[in-house]
Amino acid sequence: MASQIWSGLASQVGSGLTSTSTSIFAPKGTPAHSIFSISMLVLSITTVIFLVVGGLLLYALLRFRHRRNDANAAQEPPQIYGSNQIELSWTVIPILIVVMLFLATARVILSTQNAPKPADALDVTVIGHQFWWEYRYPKLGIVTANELHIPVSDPKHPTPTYLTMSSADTDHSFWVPRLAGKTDLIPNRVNTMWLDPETAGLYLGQCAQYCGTQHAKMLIRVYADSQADFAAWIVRQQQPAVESSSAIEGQNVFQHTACISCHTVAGTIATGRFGPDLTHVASRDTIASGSVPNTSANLRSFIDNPANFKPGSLMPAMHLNDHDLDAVTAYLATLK
Ligand code: HEC
Ligand SMILES: [Cu+2]
Repeated sequence: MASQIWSGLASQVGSGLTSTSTSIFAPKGTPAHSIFSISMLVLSITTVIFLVVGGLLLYALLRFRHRRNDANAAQEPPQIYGSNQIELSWTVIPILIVVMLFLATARVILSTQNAPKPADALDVTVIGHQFWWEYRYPKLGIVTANELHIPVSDPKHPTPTYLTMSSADTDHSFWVPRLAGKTDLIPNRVNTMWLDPETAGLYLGQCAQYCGTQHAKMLIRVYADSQADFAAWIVRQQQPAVESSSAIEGQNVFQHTACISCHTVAGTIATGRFGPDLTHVASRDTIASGSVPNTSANLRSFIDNPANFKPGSLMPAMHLNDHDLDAVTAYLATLK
């Protein structure tokens, strides 16, 4: 009942926001809905407590304030010691409230953390890096970066995505407020969480654990695709990198510089794993973890010197001459 009221309110608030908003007040997936209703429950109870306590305080301040014609202003008022009833009520009522909040919270934690995983759930391995996200789809043989594609999940036939999360360097935290709560990515430890977006669209998030200089530009983009769009995306991502004769020069530059020791382009000699997989880099909307749109100009500027957008990025400035820079940019733009 209460949760119905809250989800009604949530959809009203949500309709006023764009699909790219990061508001926790516009949940679009089961874990986010549960978190939203528990937050609202806590907020309503604490609001009532605030109003009662603040109201009584205000009443006492006004009712018993000093008046000029107070007859016995100089004397102390009668002093009252102890009241079993009042002491009992201010002990028992808070205990009941705390127990209630504890049970409600435990229910939400259990329902999100112990949710049974359907057999056909999508598995994605998420690895946090300074300052970007690696996404691996082990059953589909896909590796990508920074833009996570998952299917929309119809409540009648849920197709949730289960994320298995770890870190390559330091602590990070995955937070897409409209879809689920935060989960930390810790080196040498595996955490899990799941997402089940109910409407297609783009959901934004942010690394929520300070992880170094470019932590603020470690943005998250989750694309919830319709079933058909997701199937098409899989097919495209499973293709090996296109060998385009027009970009052969850029490919040579790429393969004869250090790029290949940090980046993978599937089906070529580039097998590095320190930086994002570039097999289908041109199919992404943004580069450098959502920092800038994926245009030729931005790509060129980033390769020339990543500090142009991300000072402190772990990709070194490659000092290519203008000619090689143009060629490499043209090559990467063919990797659709
Ligand atoms: C020392 C390892 C290293 C070398 C060498 C290197 N990169 Fe990178 N590259 C990275 C890292 C790390 C990132 C992620 C930077 C970030 O977003 O913080 C990156 C990001 C990129 C991106 C953005 C990818 C995306 O999807 O956001 C492109 C494009 C790229 N590198 C191209 C190149 C090219 C071309 C070369 C060679 C001229 C090269 N890199 C050499 C480590 C390297
Ligand atoms: Cu981070």
